[in-house]
Amino acid sequence: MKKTWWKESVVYQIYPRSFCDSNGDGIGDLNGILSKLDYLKELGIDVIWLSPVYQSPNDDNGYDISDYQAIMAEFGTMEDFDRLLFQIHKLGMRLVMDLVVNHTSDEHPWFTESRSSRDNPYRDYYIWREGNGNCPPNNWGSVFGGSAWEFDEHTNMYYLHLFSKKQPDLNWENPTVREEVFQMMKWWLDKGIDGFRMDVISMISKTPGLPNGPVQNGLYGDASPYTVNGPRVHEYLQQMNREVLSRYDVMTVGETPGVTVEEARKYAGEEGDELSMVFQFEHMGLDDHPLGFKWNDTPPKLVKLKATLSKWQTELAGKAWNSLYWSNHDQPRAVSRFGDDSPKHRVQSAKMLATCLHMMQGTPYIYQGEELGMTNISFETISQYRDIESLNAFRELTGNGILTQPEMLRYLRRKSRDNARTPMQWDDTLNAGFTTGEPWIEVNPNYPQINAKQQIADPDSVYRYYQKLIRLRKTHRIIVYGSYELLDPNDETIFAYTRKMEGQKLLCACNFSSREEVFFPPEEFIVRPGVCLIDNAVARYCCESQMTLQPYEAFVYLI
Ligand code: TEU
Ligand code: CA
Repeated sequence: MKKTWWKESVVYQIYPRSFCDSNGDGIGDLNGILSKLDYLKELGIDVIWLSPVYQSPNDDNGYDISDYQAIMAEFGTMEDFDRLLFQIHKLGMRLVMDLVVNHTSDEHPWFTESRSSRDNPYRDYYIWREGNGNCPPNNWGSVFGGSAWEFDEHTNMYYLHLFSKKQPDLNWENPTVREEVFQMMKWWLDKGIDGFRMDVISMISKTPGLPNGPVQNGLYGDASPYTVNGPRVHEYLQQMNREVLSRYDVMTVGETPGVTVEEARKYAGEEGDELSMVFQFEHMGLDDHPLGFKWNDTPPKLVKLKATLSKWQTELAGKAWNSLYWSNHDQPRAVSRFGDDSPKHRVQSAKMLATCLHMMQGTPYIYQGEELGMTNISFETISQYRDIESLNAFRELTGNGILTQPEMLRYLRRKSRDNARTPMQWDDTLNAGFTTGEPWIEVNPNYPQINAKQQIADPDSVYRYYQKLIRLRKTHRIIVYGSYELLDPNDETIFAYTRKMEGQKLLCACNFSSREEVFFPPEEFIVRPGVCLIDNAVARYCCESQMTLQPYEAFVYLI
Protein backbone atom coordinates (compact mmCIF):
# COMPACT_ATOMS: atom_id res chain seq x y z
CA MET A 1 0.00 0.00 0.00
CA LYS A 2 1.34 3.42 -0.95
CA LYS A 3 2.01 5.84 1.91
CA THR A 4 0.73 9.36 1.33
CA TRP A 5 0.13 12.49 3.41
CA TRP A 6 -3.62 12.37 2.90
CA LYS A 7 -3.88 8.85 4.28
CA GLU A 8 -2.09 10.06 7.41
CA SER A 9 -4.19 13.23 7.77
CA VAL A 10 -7.28 14.15 9.75
CA VAL A 11 -9.71 16.44 7.94
CA TYR A 12 -11.94 19.05 9.59
CA GLN A 13 -15.01 20.26 7.72
CA ILE A 14 -16.07 23.89 8.00
CA TYR A 15 -19.58 24.93 7.01
CA PRO A 16 -18.74 28.63 6.70
CA ARG A 17 -22.22 30.03 7.18
CA SER A 18 -22.39 28.54 10.68
CA PHE A 19 -18.77 28.64 11.86
CA CYS A 20 -17.89 32.16 13.01
CA ASP A 21 -19.26 35.60 12.15
CA SER A 22 -16.68 38.40 12.24
CA ASN A 23 -18.87 41.41 11.39
CA GLY A 24 -22.13 40.92 13.26
CA ASP A 25 -24.43 40.30 10.28
CA GLY A 26 -25.40 36.88 11.68
CA ILE A 27 -23.62 34.95 8.92
CA GLY A 28 -20.30 33.16 9.35
CA ASP A 29 -17.52 34.41 7.07
CA LEU A 30 -13.89 34.00 5.97
CA ASN A 31 -12.48 36.41 8.56
CA GLY A 32 -14.38 34.47 11.19
CA ILE A 33 -12.59 31.31 10.07
CA LEU A 34 -9.27 33.17 10.09
CA SER A 35 -9.85 34.08 13.73
CA LYS A 36 -10.30 30.43 14.66
CA LEU A 37 -7.30 28.87 12.92
CA ASP A 38 -5.39 28.62 16.20
CA TYR A 39 -8.28 26.63 17.63
CA LEU A 40 -8.01 24.15 14.74
CA LYS A 41 -4.23 24.00 14.96
CA GLU A 42 -4.53 23.25 18.67
CA LEU A 43 -7.01 20.47 17.93
CA GLY A 44 -4.32 18.99 15.70
CA ILE A 45 -6.10 18.56 12.39
CA ASP A 46 -4.12 18.57 9.13
CA VAL A 47 -6.60 19.54 6.45
CA ILE A 48 -9.56 21.89 6.33
CA TRP A 49 -12.39 21.07 3.95
CA LEU A 50 -14.28 24.27 3.32
CA SER A 51 -17.88 23.96 2.11
CA PRO A 52 -18.64 26.35 -0.79
CA VAL A 53 -17.66 30.00 -0.40
CA TYR A 54 -18.25 30.99 -4.03
CA GLN A 55 -20.72 33.58 -5.29
CA SER A 56 -24.19 32.12 -4.92
CA PRO A 57 -27.83 33.17 -4.63
CA ASN A 58 -27.97 30.71 -1.70
CA ASP A 59 -30.93 28.63 -2.76
CA ASP A 60 -28.97 25.70 -1.26
CA ASN A 61 -26.48 27.60 0.93
CA GLY A 62 -23.72 27.93 -1.64
CA TYR A 63 -24.19 24.58 -3.40
CA ASP A 64 -25.75 26.65 -6.19
CA ILE A 65 -22.85 28.61 -7.66
CA SER A 66 -23.22 31.60 -9.97
CA ASP A 67 -19.49 32.39 -10.27
CA TYR A 68 -16.82 29.79 -9.51
CA GLN A 69 -14.07 32.37 -9.38
CA ALA A 70 -15.62 34.89 -7.01
CA ILE A 71 -16.25 34.83 -3.26
CA MET A 72 -19.80 35.15 -1.92
CA ALA A 73 -20.14 38.77 -0.75
CA GLU A 74 -21.58 37.66 2.61
CA PHE A 75 -18.43 35.65 3.26
CA GLY A 76 -15.89 38.32 2.29
CA THR A 77 -13.57 39.05 -0.61
CA MET A 78 -10.93 37.25 -2.64
CA GLU A 79 -8.31 39.13 -0.61
CA ASP A 80 -9.83 37.65 2.55
CA PHE A 81 -9.62 34.24 0.93
CA ASP A 82 -5.98 34.68 -0.07
CA ARG A 83 -5.11 35.76 3.45
CA LEU A 84 -6.92 32.76 4.89
CA LEU A 85 -5.11 30.34 2.58
CA PHE A 86 -1.76 31.93 3.39
CA GLN A 87 -2.39 31.66 7.12
CA ILE A 88 -3.58 28.05 6.89
CA HIS A 89 -0.36 27.13 5.12
CA LYS A 90 1.73 29.14 7.53
CA LEU A 91 0.27 27.08 10.38
CA GLY A 92 1.22 23.89 8.54
CA MET A 93 -2.31 22.92 7.58
CA ARG A 94 -3.85 22.38 4.15
CA LEU A 95 -7.03 23.59 2.46
CA VAL A 96 -9.42 21.52 0.37
CA MET A 97 -12.21 23.38 -1.44
CA ASP A 98 -15.67 22.15 -2.37
CA LEU A 99 -16.07 21.56 -6.10
CA VAL A 100 -19.73 21.68 -7.15
CA VAL A 101 -19.83 20.87 -10.84
CA ASN A 102 -22.72 18.48 -11.34
CA HIS A 103 -24.79 21.65 -11.54
CA THR A 104 -24.47 25.43 -11.40
CA SER A 105 -26.89 28.04 -10.17
CA ASP A 106 -29.57 29.08 -12.66
CA GLU A 107 -28.06 32.55 -12.18
CA HIS A 108 -24.68 31.46 -13.55
CA PRO A 109 -23.98 33.36 -16.82
CA TRP A 110 -23.65 30.01 -18.65
CA PHE A 111 -27.24 29.22 -17.78
CA THR A 112 -28.53 32.72 -18.50
CA GLU A 113 -27.04 32.34 -21.97
CA SER A 114 -28.19 28.74 -22.31
CA ARG A 115 -31.83 29.51 -21.63
CA SER A 116 -31.88 32.59 -23.86
CA SER A 117 -32.45 30.67 -27.12
CA ARG A 118 -32.40 27.18 -28.59
CA ASP A 119 -29.34 27.97 -30.71
CA ASN A 120 -27.30 29.91 -28.18
CA PRO A 121 -23.67 28.64 -28.07
CA TYR A 122 -24.18 27.77 -24.40
CA ARG A 123 -27.41 25.82 -25.00
CA ASP A 124 -25.61 22.48 -24.86
CA TYR A 125 -23.89 23.31 -21.54
CA TYR A 126 -27.06 22.02 -19.84
CA ILE A 127 -29.53 19.18 -20.39
CA TRP A 128 -32.51 20.43 -22.40
CA ARG A 129 -35.31 18.16 -23.67
CA GLU A 130 -38.70 18.47 -25.36
CA GLY A 131 -41.70 17.69 -23.17
CA ASN A 132 -43.72 14.53 -23.49
CA GLY A 133 -46.97 16.16 -24.59
CA ASN A 134 -47.86 18.33 -21.60
CA CYS A 135 -45.64 16.28 -19.30
CA PRO A 136 -41.94 16.49 -18.47
CA PRO A 137 -39.51 14.43 -20.63
CA ASN A 138 -39.44 11.61 -18.06
CA ASN A 139 -40.72 10.73 -14.58
CA TRP A 140 -37.59 11.55 -12.56
CA GLY A 141 -38.07 13.21 -9.19
CA SER A 142 -35.62 15.77 -7.83
CA VAL A 143 -33.70 15.07 -4.61
CA PHE A 144 -35.35 18.16 -3.14
CA GLY A 145 -38.90 17.22 -4.17
CA GLY A 146 -41.03 17.75 -7.26
CA SER A 147 -40.09 16.83 -10.80
CA ALA A 148 -36.43 16.91 -11.84
CA TRP A 149 -37.52 18.91 -14.90
CA GLU A 150 -38.42 22.59 -15.10
CA PHE A 151 -40.36 23.95 -18.04
CA ASP A 152 -38.86 27.03 -19.61
CA GLU A 153 -41.57 29.08 -21.36
CA HIS A 154 -39.15 31.17 -23.33
CA THR A 155 -37.90 28.28 -25.48
CA ASN A 156 -40.68 25.74 -24.77
CA MET A 157 -38.33 23.07 -23.49
CA TYR A 158 -37.47 21.52 -20.14
CA TYR A 159 -34.10 21.54 -18.36
CA LEU A 160 -32.90 18.85 -15.95
CA HIS A 161 -32.20 19.64 -12.29
CA LEU A 162 -31.51 16.63 -10.06
CA PHE A 163 -31.52 19.04 -7.09
CA SER A 164 -33.50 22.30 -6.85
CA LYS A 165 -34.81 24.06 -9.95
CA LYS A 166 -32.19 26.71 -9.22
CA GLN A 167 -29.49 24.04 -9.70
CA PRO A 168 -29.59 23.03 -13.39
CA ASP A 169 -27.40 20.00 -14.22
CA LEU A 170 -24.39 20.62 -16.43
CA ASN A 171 -24.09 18.50 -19.56
CA TRP A 172 -20.81 16.63 -19.04
CA GLU A 173 -21.16 14.96 -22.44
CA ASN A 174 -20.21 18.31 -23.93
CA PRO A 175 -16.37 18.39 -24.07
CA THR A 176 -16.39 22.19 -23.78
CA VAL A 177 -18.13 21.93 -20.40
CA ARG A 178 -15.42 19.58 -19.20
CA GLU A 179 -12.70 21.96 -20.44
CA GLU A 180 -14.35 24.90 -18.64
CA VAL A 181 -14.49 22.95 -15.39
CA PHE A 182 -10.87 21.81 -15.75
CA GLN A 183 -9.67 25.38 -16.42
CA MET A 184 -11.50 26.61 -13.36
CA MET A 185 -9.99 23.85 -11.22
CA LYS A 186 -6.50 24.76 -12.43
CA TRP A 187 -7.12 28.39 -11.53
CA TRP A 188 -7.79 27.41 -7.91
CA LEU A 189 -4.97 24.89 -7.77
CA ASP A 190 -2.55 27.49 -9.13
CA LYS A 191 -3.59 29.71 -6.23
CA GLY A 192 -2.18 26.98 -4.04
CA ILE A 193 -5.15 25.10 -2.61
CA ASP A 194 -4.52 21.48 -1.72
CA GLY A 195 -7.38 19.63 -3.31
CA PHE A 196 -11.11 19.27 -3.76
CA ARG A 197 -14.11 17.61 -2.16
CA MET A 198 -16.27 16.88 -5.20
CA ASP A 199 -19.99 17.34 -4.72
CA VAL A 200 -22.19 14.48 -6.04
CA ILE A 201 -19.44 13.57 -8.46
CA SER A 202 -20.98 10.11 -8.93
CA MET A 203 -23.92 11.80 -10.69
CA ILE A 204 -22.25 13.67 -13.56
CA SER A 205 -22.87 11.01 -16.22
CA LYS A 206 -26.48 10.28 -17.16
CA THR A 207 -27.60 7.19 -19.07
CA PRO A 208 -28.34 8.21 -22.70
CA GLY A 209 -32.06 8.25 -23.46
CA LEU A 210 -32.78 9.25 -19.85
CA PRO A 211 -35.14 6.28 -19.19
CA ASN A 212 -37.99 6.47 -16.66
CA GLY A 213 -37.08 5.32 -13.17
CA PRO A 214 -38.94 2.93 -10.84
CA VAL A 215 -41.79 4.73 -9.02
CA GLN A 216 -41.37 4.53 -5.26
CA ASN A 217 -43.93 6.43 -3.23
CA GLY A 218 -46.41 7.06 -5.98
CA LEU A 219 -45.10 10.51 -6.84
CA TYR A 220 -42.01 10.41 -9.01
CA GLY A 221 -39.60 7.91 -10.53
CA ASP A 222 -36.23 7.24 -8.94
CA ALA A 223 -33.57 8.77 -11.20
CA SER A 224 -30.64 7.12 -9.47
CA PRO A 225 -30.34 3.96 -11.62
CA TYR A 226 -29.68 6.27 -14.56
CA THR A 227 -27.76 9.09 -12.88
CA VAL A 228 -25.56 7.45 -10.25
CA ASN A 229 -22.25 5.83 -11.33
CA GLY A 230 -23.37 6.50 -14.92
CA PRO A 231 -21.76 5.03 -18.04
CA ARG A 232 -19.06 7.68 -18.60
CA VAL A 233 -18.30 8.82 -15.04
CA HIS A 234 -14.93 7.04 -14.82
CA GLU A 235 -13.91 8.28 -18.26
CA TYR A 236 -14.62 11.87 -17.15
CA LEU A 237 -12.72 11.51 -13.89
CA GLN A 238 -9.77 9.88 -15.61
CA GLN A 239 -9.66 12.77 -18.02
CA MET A 240 -9.85 15.22 -15.10
CA ASN A 241 -7.03 13.36 -13.41
CA ARG A 242 -4.84 13.35 -16.53
CA GLU A 243 -5.42 16.96 -17.45
CA VAL A 244 -5.59 18.54 -13.99
CA LEU A 245 -5.15 16.57 -10.78
CA SER A 246 -2.04 14.55 -11.69
CA ARG A 247 -0.15 17.80 -12.21
CA TYR A 248 -0.49 18.83 -8.56
CA ASP A 249 0.15 17.24 -5.16
CA VAL A 250 -3.47 17.20 -4.04
CA MET A 251 -6.00 15.17 -2.16
CA THR A 252 -9.43 14.62 -3.62
CA VAL A 253 -12.52 13.11 -2.08
CA GLY A 254 -15.53 12.28 -4.16
CA GLU A 255 -18.93 12.66 -2.59
CA THR A 256 -20.48 9.61 -4.22
CA PRO A 257 -24.09 8.83 -3.33
CA GLY A 258 -24.97 5.31 -4.48
CA VAL A 259 -21.36 4.16 -4.60
CA THR A 260 -20.76 0.41 -4.28
CA VAL A 261 -17.55 -1.30 -3.25
CA GLU A 262 -16.88 -2.21 -6.88
CA GLU A 263 -17.35 1.39 -8.01
CA ALA A 264 -15.26 2.75 -5.14
CA ARG A 265 -12.35 0.60 -6.24
CA LYS A 266 -12.44 2.52 -9.52
CA TYR A 267 -13.05 6.02 -8.11
CA ALA A 268 -10.47 5.69 -5.34
CA GLY A 269 -8.22 2.90 -6.58
CA GLU A 270 -4.64 2.51 -5.33
CA GLU A 271 -3.34 3.23 -8.86
CA GLY A 272 -4.72 6.74 -8.34
CA ASP A 273 -6.01 7.47 -11.83
CA GLU A 274 -9.22 9.11 -10.53
CA LEU A 275 -9.61 10.32 -6.92
CA SER A 276 -7.84 9.83 -3.59
CA MET A 277 -10.92 8.54 -1.76
CA VAL A 278 -14.72 8.65 -1.71
CA PHE A 279 -17.49 9.18 0.80
CA GLN A 280 -19.66 6.08 0.78
CA PHE A 281 -23.26 6.46 2.01
CA GLU A 282 -24.31 3.00 3.19
CA HIS A 283 -24.07 3.68 6.91
CA MET A 284 -26.08 6.87 6.36
CA GLY A 285 -28.99 4.82 5.01
CA LEU A 286 -29.34 2.33 7.87
CA ASP A 287 -31.98 4.43 9.61
CA ASP A 288 -34.02 5.25 6.49
CA HIS A 289 -37.83 4.93 6.51
CA PRO A 290 -39.29 1.64 5.19
CA LEU A 291 -40.95 3.72 2.43
CA GLY A 292 -37.47 4.44 1.06
CA PHE A 293 -36.85 8.04 2.14
CA LYS A 294 -34.60 9.32 4.91
CA TRP A 295 -37.42 10.77 7.06
CA ASN A 296 -37.66 8.47 10.05
CA ASP A 297 -36.90 8.34 13.75
CA THR A 298 -35.78 4.81 14.49
CA PRO A 299 -32.09 4.49 15.38
CA PRO A 300 -29.81 2.29 13.25
CA LYS A 301 -29.09 -1.25 14.51
CA LEU A 302 -25.54 -1.85 15.69
CA VAL A 303 -25.20 -5.25 14.02
CA LYS A 304 -25.99 -3.66 10.66
CA LEU A 305 -23.73 -0.70 11.32
CA LYS A 306 -20.83 -3.02 12.10
CA ALA A 307 -21.49 -5.15 9.03
CA THR A 308 -21.64 -2.10 6.77
CA LEU A 309 -18.54 -0.32 8.02
CA SER A 310 -16.60 -3.58 8.20
CA LYS A 311 -17.53 -4.46 4.64
CA TRP A 312 -15.99 -1.18 3.47
CA GLN A 313 -12.93 -1.80 5.65
CA THR A 314 -12.19 -5.26 4.32
CA GLU A 315 -13.32 -4.89 0.73
CA LEU A 316 -11.32 -1.74 0.02
CA ALA A 317 -8.25 -3.01 1.88
CA GLY A 318 -5.18 -2.65 -0.33
CA LYS A 319 -7.40 -1.75 -3.32
CA ALA A 320 -8.82 1.69 -2.53
CA TRP A 321 -8.89 4.19 0.33
CA ASN A 322 -11.78 4.85 2.75
CA SER A 323 -13.05 8.14 4.15
CA LEU A 324 -14.35 7.79 7.69
CA TYR A 325 -17.23 9.99 8.83
CA TRP A 326 -20.19 10.01 11.21
CA SER A 327 -21.64 13.31 10.03
CA ASN A 328 -21.36 16.36 7.81
CA HIS A 329 -23.50 19.37 6.87
CA ASP A 330 -26.13 17.06 5.31
CA GLN A 331 -26.53 14.74 8.28
CA PRO A 332 -27.80 14.97 11.83
CA ARG A 333 -25.34 15.30 14.71
CA ALA A 334 -23.36 12.09 15.27
CA VAL A 335 -23.91 11.89 19.03
CA SER A 336 -27.68 12.29 18.64
CA ARG A 337 -27.88 9.70 15.89
CA PHE A 338 -25.39 6.96 16.77
CA GLY A 339 -24.74 7.74 20.44
CA ASP A 340 -26.83 9.18 23.27
CA ASP A 341 -27.20 12.95 23.64
CA SER A 342 -28.81 12.85 27.10
CA PRO A 343 -26.83 14.81 29.72
CA LYS A 344 -25.93 11.52 31.40
CA HIS A 345 -24.28 9.87 28.39
CA ARG A 346 -23.45 12.60 25.89
CA VAL A 347 -19.78 13.04 26.71
CA GLN A 348 -19.04 9.32 27.01
CA SER A 349 -20.89 8.35 23.86
CA ALA A 350 -19.35 11.18 21.81
CA LYS A 351 -15.88 9.99 22.86
CA MET A 352 -16.81 6.38 22.16
CA LEU A 353 -18.00 7.21 18.63
CA ALA A 354 -14.82 9.16 17.96
CA THR A 355 -12.70 6.22 19.11
CA CYS A 356 -14.63 3.75 17.01
CA LEU A 357 -14.21 5.85 13.86
CA HIS A 358 -10.65 7.12 14.27
CA MET A 359 -9.21 3.66 14.88
CA MET A 360 -10.50 2.30 11.55
CA GLN A 361 -8.54 2.33 8.30
CA GLY A 362 -9.17 5.45 6.24
CA THR A 363 -8.95 9.22 6.52
CA PRO A 364 -11.12 10.52 9.38
CA TYR A 365 -13.33 13.58 8.88
CA ILE A 366 -14.51 15.72 11.80
CA TYR A 367 -17.53 17.92 11.16
CA GLN A 368 -17.45 21.27 12.99
CA GLY A 369 -18.83 20.90 16.51
CA GLU A 370 -18.49 17.13 16.50
CA GLU A 371 -15.28 17.63 18.51
CA LEU A 372 -17.48 19.25 21.20
CA GLY A 373 -20.17 16.59 21.08
CA MET A 374 -22.69 19.14 19.73
CA THR A 375 -26.22 17.75 19.49
CA ASN A 376 -29.31 17.91 17.29
CA ILE A 377 -31.66 20.85 17.89
CA SER A 378 -35.33 20.51 18.87
CA PHE A 379 -37.22 22.86 16.59
CA GLU A 380 -40.95 22.86 17.42
CA THR A 381 -42.30 24.43 14.24
CA ILE A 382 -41.48 24.25 10.55
CA SER A 383 -40.83 28.02 10.47
CA GLN A 384 -37.61 27.51 12.44
CA TYR A 385 -36.06 25.45 9.63
CA ARG A 386 -33.96 27.04 6.88
CA ASP A 387 -32.87 24.04 4.78
CA ILE A 388 -34.44 23.70 1.33
CA GLU A 389 -34.52 19.90 1.59
CA SER A 390 -36.36 19.96 4.94
CA LEU A 391 -38.82 22.64 3.87
CA ASN A 392 -39.64 21.02 0.53
CA ALA A 393 -39.97 17.53 2.02
CA PHE A 394 -42.31 18.84 4.71
CA ARG A 395 -44.51 20.49 2.09
CA GLU A 396 -44.48 17.52 -0.30
CA LEU A 397 -44.90 14.62 2.14
CA THR A 398 -47.50 16.23 4.40
CA GLY A 399 -49.24 17.89 1.44
CA ASN A 400 -49.73 14.53 -0.25
CA GLY A 401 -50.86 12.84 2.95
CA ILE A 402 -47.88 10.45 2.98
CA LEU A 403 -46.91 11.65 6.46
CA THR A 404 -48.80 13.72 9.04
CA GLN A 405 -47.36 17.06 10.17
CA PRO A 406 -46.51 15.89 13.72
CA GLU A 407 -44.83 12.79 12.25
CA MET A 408 -42.78 14.84 9.83
CA LEU A 409 -41.76 17.33 12.54
CA ARG A 410 -40.58 14.39 14.64
CA TYR A 411 -38.55 13.02 11.74
CA LEU A 412 -37.06 16.46 11.01
CA ARG A 413 -35.93 16.76 14.61
CA ARG A 414 -34.01 13.56 14.11
CA LYS A 415 -32.82 13.81 10.50
CA SER A 416 -32.98 17.39 9.18
CA ARG A 417 -29.76 18.80 7.75
CA ASP A 418 -30.35 21.89 9.90
CA ASN A 419 -29.32 19.84 12.96
CA ALA A 420 -25.76 20.16 11.70
CA ARG A 421 -26.13 23.76 10.61
CA THR A 422 -26.93 25.52 13.88
CA PRO A 423 -24.06 27.86 14.78
CA MET A 424 -20.80 26.59 16.22
CA GLN A 425 -20.84 26.92 20.02
CA TRP A 426 -17.72 28.89 20.97
CA ASP A 427 -18.53 30.06 24.50
CA ASP A 428 -21.38 30.81 26.93
CA THR A 429 -21.93 34.44 25.90
CA LEU A 430 -24.88 35.61 23.79
CA ASN A 431 -25.41 33.44 20.67
CA ALA A 432 -22.67 31.10 21.83
CA GLY A 433 -20.07 33.64 20.69
CA PHE A 434 -20.95 32.88 17.06
CA THR A 435 -22.24 36.37 16.27
CA THR A 436 -23.00 39.67 17.97
CA GLY A 437 -25.99 40.07 15.64
CA GLU A 438 -29.05 37.98 14.82
CA PRO A 439 -27.90 34.49 13.72
CA TRP A 440 -29.27 33.30 10.36
CA ILE A 441 -30.49 30.13 12.09
CA GLU A 442 -31.19 29.62 15.79
CA VAL A 443 -28.37 28.72 18.13
CA ASN A 444 -28.87 25.47 20.04
CA PRO A 445 -30.05 26.52 23.53
CA ASN A 446 -27.65 24.03 25.13
CA TYR A 447 -24.65 26.27 24.38
CA PRO A 448 -24.09 27.30 28.03
CA GLN A 449 -23.35 23.63 28.78
CA ILE A 450 -21.70 22.67 25.47
CA ASN A 451 -19.11 25.09 24.11
CA ALA A 452 -15.48 25.25 23.03
CA LYS A 453 -14.26 27.61 25.74
CA GLN A 454 -15.39 25.33 28.52
CA GLN A 455 -14.02 22.23 26.80
CA ILE A 456 -10.59 23.70 26.15
CA ALA A 457 -10.34 24.34 29.88
CA ASP A 458 -11.49 20.82 30.82
CA PRO A 459 -8.89 18.05 30.41
CA ASP A 460 -11.68 15.44 30.30
CA SER A 461 -13.73 17.14 27.58
CA VAL A 462 -14.75 15.71 24.23
CA TYR A 463 -12.48 18.30 22.58
CA ARG A 464 -9.44 17.18 24.58
CA TYR A 465 -10.28 13.58 23.74
CA TYR A 466 -10.35 14.30 19.99
CA GLN A 467 -7.02 16.06 20.36
CA LYS A 468 -5.57 12.94 21.93
CA LEU A 469 -7.01 10.65 19.23
CA ILE A 470 -5.50 12.82 16.50
CA ARG A 471 -2.08 12.73 18.19
CA LEU A 472 -2.23 8.94 18.42
CA ARG A 473 -2.57 8.74 14.66
CA LYS A 474 0.70 10.66 14.31
CA THR A 475 2.61 8.37 16.66
CA HIS A 476 1.23 4.94 15.73
CA ARG A 477 1.25 4.18 12.03
CA ILE A 478 -0.70 0.96 12.67
CA ILE A 479 -3.74 3.23 13.10
CA VAL A 480 -3.29 4.46 9.54
CA TYR A 481 -2.04 1.38 7.73
CA GLY A 482 -2.84 -1.70 9.85
CA SER A 483 -5.21 -4.36 8.53
CA TYR A 484 -8.71 -4.55 10.01
CA GLU A 485 -10.74 -7.41 11.40
CA LEU A 486 -14.19 -7.24 13.02
CA LEU A 487 -14.80 -9.28 16.20
CA ASP A 488 -18.17 -10.79 17.19
CA PRO A 489 -20.27 -9.50 14.26
CA ASN A 490 -23.51 -10.57 15.97
CA ASP A 491 -22.93 -8.89 19.31
CA GLU A 492 -25.73 -6.33 19.55
CA THR A 493 -24.04 -3.85 21.88
CA ILE A 494 -20.27 -4.02 21.46
CA PHE A 495 -18.36 -2.92 18.37
CA ALA A 496 -14.87 -4.39 18.64
CA TYR A 497 -12.17 -4.90 16.06
CA THR A 498 -8.45 -5.45 15.70
CA ARG A 499 -5.78 -3.81 13.57
CA LYS A 500 -2.52 -5.58 12.72
CA MET A 501 0.76 -4.50 11.19
CA GLU A 502 4.37 -5.73 11.30
CA GLY A 503 3.99 -7.74 14.51
CA GLN A 504 1.96 -5.05 16.28
CA LYS A 505 -1.65 -5.70 17.26
CA LEU A 506 -4.26 -3.17 18.26
CA LEU A 507 -7.65 -3.86 19.87
CA CYS A 508 -10.46 -1.30 19.79
CA ALA A 509 -13.54 -2.07 21.91
CA CYS A 510 -16.61 0.17 22.05
CA ASN A 511 -19.78 -0.28 24.07
CA PHE A 512 -22.65 1.22 22.06
CA SER A 513 -25.18 0.72 24.88
CA SER A 514 -26.23 2.68 27.96
CA ARG A 515 -25.71 -0.38 30.18
CA GLU A 516 -22.69 -2.25 31.41
CA GLU A 517 -21.78 -5.01 28.98
CA VAL A 518 -19.42 -7.95 29.23
CA PHE A 519 -16.65 -8.14 26.67
CA PHE A 520 -14.40 -11.13 25.95
CA PRO A 521 -11.20 -9.93 24.25
CA PRO A 522 -9.52 -12.30 21.81
CA GLU A 523 -7.06 -14.72 23.38
CA GLU A 524 -4.00 -13.05 21.84
CA PHE A 525 -4.60 -9.85 23.84
CA ILE A 526 -5.29 -11.35 27.26
CA VAL A 527 -2.76 -10.41 29.96
CA ARG A 528 -0.18 -9.56 27.35
CA PRO A 529 2.12 -6.65 28.12
CA GLY A 530 1.10 -3.67 26.09
CA VAL A 531 -0.20 -0.18 26.42
CA CYS A 532 -3.67 1.29 26.60
CA LEU A 533 -3.56 4.08 24.02
CA ILE A 534 -6.80 5.73 25.11
CA ASP A 535 -9.87 5.04 27.23
CA ASN A 536 -12.92 7.11 28.07
CA ALA A 537 -14.22 5.57 31.30
CA VAL A 538 -11.96 3.41 33.43
CA ALA A 539 -8.18 3.29 33.14
CA ARG A 540 -7.39 -0.05 31.50
CA TYR A 541 -3.90 -1.37 32.15
CA CYS A 542 -4.33 -4.74 30.49
CA CYS A 543 -6.91 -6.98 28.85
CA GLU A 544 -8.47 -9.58 31.09
CA SER A 545 -10.26 -12.64 29.76
CA GLN A 546 -13.58 -11.12 30.72
CA MET A 547 -14.08 -7.36 31.00
CA THR A 548 -17.09 -5.35 32.12
CA LEU A 549 -17.44 -2.31 29.91
CA GLN A 550 -19.09 0.80 31.37
CA PRO A 551 -21.98 2.41 29.45
CA TYR A 552 -20.52 3.81 26.21
CA GLU A 553 -17.02 2.85 27.25
CA ALA A 554 -14.30 2.70 24.62
CA PHE A 555 -10.69 1.64 24.96
CA VAL A 556 -7.79 0.94 22.63
CA TYR A 557 -5.07 -1.48 23.56
CA LEU A 558 -1.80 -2.01 21.70
CA ILE A 559 0.58 -4.96 21.98
O1 TEU B 1 -25.25 16.40 -1.30
C1 TEU B 1 -25.65 15.37 -2.13
C2 TEU B 1 -26.56 14.45 -1.53
O2 TEU B 1 -26.52 13.28 -1.79
C3 TEU B 1 -27.55 15.06 -0.63
O3 TEU B 1 -28.59 15.50 -1.40
C4 TEU B 1 -28.02 14.14 0.35
O4 TEU B 1 -28.67 13.06 -0.26
C5 TEU B 1 -28.99 14.83 1.22
O5 TEU B 1 -28.49 16.07 1.58
C6 TEU B 1 -29.19 14.05 2.45
O6 TEU B 1 -30.48 14.18 2.78
C7 TEU B 1 -24.48 17.41 -1.84
C8 TEU B 1 -24.21 18.46 -0.80
O7 TEU B 1 -23.45 17.91 0.23
C9 TEU B 1 -25.51 19.03 -0.33
O8 TEU B 1 -25.34 19.95 0.71
C10 TEU B 1 -26.16 19.70 -1.52
O9 TEU B 1 -27.44 20.15 -1.16
C11 TEU B 1 -26.28 18.75 -2.72
O10 TEU B 1 -25.10 18.01 -2.96
C12 TEU B 1 -26.54 19.55 -3.97
O11 TEU B 1 -25.40 20.26 -4.33
CA1 CA C 1 -20.58 37.84 8.72
